[in-house]
Amino acid sequence: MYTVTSVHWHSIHQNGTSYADGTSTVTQCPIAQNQSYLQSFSAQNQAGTYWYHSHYSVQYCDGLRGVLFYERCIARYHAEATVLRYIIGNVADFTLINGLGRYAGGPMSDLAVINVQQGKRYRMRLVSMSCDPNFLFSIDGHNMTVIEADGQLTDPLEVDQLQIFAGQRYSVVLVADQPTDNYWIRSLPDTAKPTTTNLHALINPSAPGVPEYGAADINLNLAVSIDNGIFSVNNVSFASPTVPVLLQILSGAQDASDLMPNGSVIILEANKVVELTLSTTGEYPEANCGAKPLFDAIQRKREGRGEITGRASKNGRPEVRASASR
Ligand SMILES: [Cu+2]
Repeated sequence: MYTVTSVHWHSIHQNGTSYADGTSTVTQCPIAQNQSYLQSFSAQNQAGTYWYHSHYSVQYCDGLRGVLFYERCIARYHAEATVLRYIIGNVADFTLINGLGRYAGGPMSDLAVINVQQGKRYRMRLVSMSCDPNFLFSIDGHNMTVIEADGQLTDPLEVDQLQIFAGQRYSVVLVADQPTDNYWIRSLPDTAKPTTTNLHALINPSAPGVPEYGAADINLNLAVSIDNGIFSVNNVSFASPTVPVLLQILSGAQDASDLMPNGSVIILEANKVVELTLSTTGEYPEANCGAKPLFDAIQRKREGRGEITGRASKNGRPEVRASASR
């Protein structure tokens, strides 16, 4: 494992605490060996299921990752089941649930066992710490009711299986209403495209402006593509800045247009309603790992190609999540 590191708190807004975001090479330099770095922040207005992970190279795939959740008062279940913390994989020979799993031809090692009491409802927090594949999660003989997605409460949606991508989180309520028995919990590595869901935010984030396509003050199209493993937005490839952004500011960058690298910064006027249309040509979700804009999703189109439109919200309230599918 590398000896430098940084720790990113996935999906935490870090409003006013960018220095604590932990995105090495973007906001800060990685933390050198034998050095320390204090990340202090408050997760205001954020409750739900989150996770943290190394933000240096693929170090999180080597194990620097964990679960973080903030509780809010919600009484739709009787108890919290064991957190499904480690649903991981890489080339997807096998999957771990809570750190345990087996692979074909391997030893008959322990599997994760989650005990439930008949007649009770359990909230399960699913966190995909995958490095690459998505997972098809299901529990034999049981449906689940999704109540949270990526830290946002949702209208309850009953499903028999859900697809969870790298970095995504869901809370599901399981009702233990079947005859006493053993039931398989399955988390099958998968490379299938994302599919459209009927999941809706429970709380209206009340973003400003007219909730129609093309009616914002600023309308931006962001075409996301991947070529040889390098992601691009509007044909500008991602490149780490040679100096992290916060250091550029400390070094005298006065204006957003001064920030490097060129083409990676879109300058917006303050207090405007901004509409983003994301279109994809690949079979991947956009894992929005860094600074998190707040969105109202106003349109989502999924036949033939991916396209998502989001409306930026300025009020800091929870938002609809938008993960791309095609
Ligand atoms: Cu992340």
